Parts: sequence; structure tokens; C-alpha cells
Amino acid sequence: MANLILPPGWQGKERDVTDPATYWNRRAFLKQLGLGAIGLSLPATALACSPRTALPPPDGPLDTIPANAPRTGLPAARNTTFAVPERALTDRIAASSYNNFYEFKSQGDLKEVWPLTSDYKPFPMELSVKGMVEKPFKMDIGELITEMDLEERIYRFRCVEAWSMTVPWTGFPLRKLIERCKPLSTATYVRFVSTNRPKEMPGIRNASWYEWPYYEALRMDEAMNEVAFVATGMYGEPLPKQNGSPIRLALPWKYGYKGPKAIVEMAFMDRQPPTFWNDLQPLEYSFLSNVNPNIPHPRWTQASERFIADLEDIRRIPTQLFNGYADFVGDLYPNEVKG
Ligand SMILES: Nc1nc2c(c(=O)[nH]1)N[C@H]1C(S)=C(S)[C@@H](COP(=O)(O)O)O[C@H]1N2
Ligand SMILES: [Mo]
Repeated sequence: MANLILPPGWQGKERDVTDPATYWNRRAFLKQLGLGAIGLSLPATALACSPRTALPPPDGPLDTIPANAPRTGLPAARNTTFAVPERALTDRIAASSYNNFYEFKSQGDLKEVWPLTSDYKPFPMELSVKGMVEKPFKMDIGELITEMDLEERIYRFRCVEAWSMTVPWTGFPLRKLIERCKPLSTATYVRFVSTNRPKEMPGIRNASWYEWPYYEALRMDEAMNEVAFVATGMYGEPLPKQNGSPIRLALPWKYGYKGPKAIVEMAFMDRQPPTFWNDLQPLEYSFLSNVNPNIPHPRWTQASERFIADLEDIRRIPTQLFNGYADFVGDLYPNEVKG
């Protein structure tokens, strides 16, 4: 792994040597090929510069828990409303070594995200509250985590690419954070933006054709739902960097990409905001993107999934409507329930 250490000055290399025309053509080319697909490999031109970090990689996938992450209230008491009785908890190492986080790595092996997080410093970080609110403001995310009442919820997790896990998240309901933001009653959507730190995130440098930073959005009624959760930790500890430190969303009835990691901005609005994957491939990644076995992805079935109990134990299981959360969120989607 020592070969990951490079002298300073290599950063931004690809951006510098690629002329804008080639650059934008490649971007259009990728779009055309449908390579917006989450986790697909890119053409050789995109691989010219493989991900690198300045600092040596962490020793293992759990050594990425930031030393200065708040630990007040950990481990938090479990909220037993959200049990997942039909399957095992995913092994903790698997949940923190099989990841999707394009800001660090946008192609290739999902198990190679954590080694690329050494330059990333999630604390301190600020969350900006904007748009249709009583008054725009910023808060320190570390202070927010310390101030909120934390609970643990065991949730199903389903990626659009049909792998799944069961994860014990620590955090608080998204509704509690929205209440702090004091949105106007006329706001009907909330938009989330992830941090944009190319110096700390090699995936941003190496896949510069994406529209960084990552951006997502929910309808207000979805965001205020009981299940929508802000995760600050998992398995009783603060979030490892690759799992979205300092805070990320856990929206278990939606495909994983609807849950942005490392959130630094929330903006309230009265029309539907654009979202990252929907902009790249609208036919493959809808705004709602609820887990639904009856709505296949154009290129694969969504009726079953590969459940990752641990990295050696991955089995096919059926996918449930709204990932098993129909009792909580079914009323939000009358059209999907009818089929
Ligand atoms: N900012 C940001 N958030 C993101 C992503 C990303 O690339 N960037 N990937 C999404 C996708 S596709 C999935 S499946 C989950 C993966 O979360 P995990 O690695 O903690 O399992 O994060 C989601 N949130
Ligand atoms: Mo995903």
C-alpha cells in the first residue's frame, strides 16, 4: 500500500492535461453510453489517473472513524419499532468495507473505498440552512451531533444495483433536524448537498466530469416521515469516513443513492430540485426511487437482491415493497401501492 503515497503536486493532473473540448466530449460520451450507471466501469480514457491519497491508507475499514468525532450518548438505546426480524445484521466489517462513495472512488472495486479516505477530515464541518426558511444560518455539525438525542435503529439497506445489507444506524429523525431549520410552511421540497473537497477526496479529482458536489432531494412529506433518519454513527460508534461521516441520510424505503453522505447543505424550496443520478440518467434513476420489486430497472430486475450478511455470505433474497416499510410510507405513494 506504500505505493499510494505520492509527492505533493500530482493533484489535479488529469484536469490540467485534458483540454476542455476532450473533457466535455468525454462527459457527453459517458452520458450517451449510459455510463451514469452507479458502479459501472468507465472507458480507458477515464482511468488515466487512478485514485491516490497523500497520506498512507488507514490500517483497516474501522480505523477511518475520525478520532475527533463526538461520542456523547454512545452507544445509543435501540428504538425497537424498527426491527428487521427476517434476516441477520450485516457484519460490521462488511458494512464498512463494501461501499459506494463516488467522491472517493467512482469505478472498480467497491471494497477499495476506505483505503482512499486518509486525507478526508470530516470534523469540523458546517451545515448551511438555506432557501425557504425563517432565517438562513449555519451550524457546526459536531455540535449538532452532541446536542441531539441519539437512538439506534436497525434498518434494511438496498442499493439500486441490487445488493443489500442490514445496518444498525445511530442518529436522530430527519424531522428533528428540519424543525431546527424552521422552514416556511410553503416549502414543499428539501434539497441536500454533500461536501465538495477535491483535495481530500480523490474520486472528485479523478472523475471530474460528474457534477460535483453530489446533490439529492426529497418531498417535504417524505422528509418528515418517521422513517427518514439522519445517521451520525453505526454499530454503536461514530460513522467511519467511507460510510458518510460526519452525517448522512438513511432512507431505507428508497434506493441507497437517495441518501446523500457528508451533508453540508439543506435548502428548502417549493419546486422539485434536480438530483445527481436523475440528471445523469433520468430513465434509470427516477426522482422518487422507492424500493419496488414491481418496477424493474431498465437493465436488471428489482424483484430480488444479493443480501450481504458478510463478505463470504452473500445470498439472493426477494425484495419487499418499499423495502419492508410499506406500513410507514405506503400512504405517501398511492400510485405505487396500486401498482
Ligand atoms: N455524497 C454521496 N452520497 C452517496 C453516494 C455517493 O457516491 N456520494 N452513493 C450512494 C449510494 S449509490 C449508496 S448505495 C449509498 C452507499 O452507502 P454505504 O457505502 O454506507 O453502504 O450511499 C449513497 N450516498
Ligand atoms: Mo447504490
